[in-house]
Amino acid sequence: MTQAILEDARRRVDAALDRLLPSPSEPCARLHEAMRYSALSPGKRLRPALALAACRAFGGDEKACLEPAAALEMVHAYSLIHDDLPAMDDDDLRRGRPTSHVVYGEAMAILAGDALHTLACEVLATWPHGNGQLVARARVQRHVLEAIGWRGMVGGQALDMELTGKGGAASEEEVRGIHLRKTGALIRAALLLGSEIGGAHADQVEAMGRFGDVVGLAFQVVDDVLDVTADAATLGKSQGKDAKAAKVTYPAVLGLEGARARARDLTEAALRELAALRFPEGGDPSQLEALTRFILERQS
Ligand code: GRG
Repeated sequence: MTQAILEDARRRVDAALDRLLPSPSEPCARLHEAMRYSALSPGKRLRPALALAACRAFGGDEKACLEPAAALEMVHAYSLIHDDLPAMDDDDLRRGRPTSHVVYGEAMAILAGDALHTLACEVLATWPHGNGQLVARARVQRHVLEAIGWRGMVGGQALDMELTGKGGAASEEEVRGIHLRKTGALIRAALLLGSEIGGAHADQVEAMGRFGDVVGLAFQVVDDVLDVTADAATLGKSQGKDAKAAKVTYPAVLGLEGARARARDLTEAALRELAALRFPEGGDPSQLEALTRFILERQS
């Protein structure tokens, strides 16, 4: 079931991305090519899938969610390009392909990331194409922008850099703080975005935020575990780098079995949050539940 949910989300979101991204036949072709190379490369599309599933859970119109969901994927693609740069993690493999700076050069990769970031903001500022959902637009912008700046993704990355080298000497609170911001915040924002567009009330959005925190954290704990246990061919990116750099990760702080147990506990906590949520009649939270289980069980 989950593969079908992800496949369906990928097909619809990729069609939206293809429409929204600049054409490689317009001037600045190489920039446009680099933006497309990363945004349309074969990733899981988990954030858009979560946004669409949240919208569906509240009985909303998933079509209205497609462009904002595509904007989330643009932000994600930008963060991966910048994360892979020589000045950051210095990686040459992503999604089974050479990274952006390997193909397009460092300067163009930086620009492609910047352009994806700003195009995402533009999409969120111009959607919906009419005055129907202006309040939802403002709320969605706030959720996403709060999640990707100093309070969220960029701040989490800075914290990660600051604590790199500390490895297992870090506390669980420190690793939790990094993960909630660096990775969890965008996943939480995807869920809030879908909920707002789906028509959730303020108390339901708040409850989805609690669910999002736990799911986002579970996602990154599993990511840390996979960096120890999986191989590069399965992951489509380099493996084992966290331990080499003495990064602050869950396996470093809790040990591999401790991290696996924490991922299971977080998934159960997320499923409890979901079960406690009151979805409207006509809403279908089954995809959210399936994606939550997938986050724990995924192999890449
Ligand atoms: C402004 C220089 C600058 C940086 C922006 C780079 C950055 C801030 C933040 C990094 C955040 C980051 C890359 C976190 C890693 C998140 C993560 C585990 C990504 C992998 O997500 P998946 O598994 O990937 O969903 P796919 O490829 O399936 O989409």
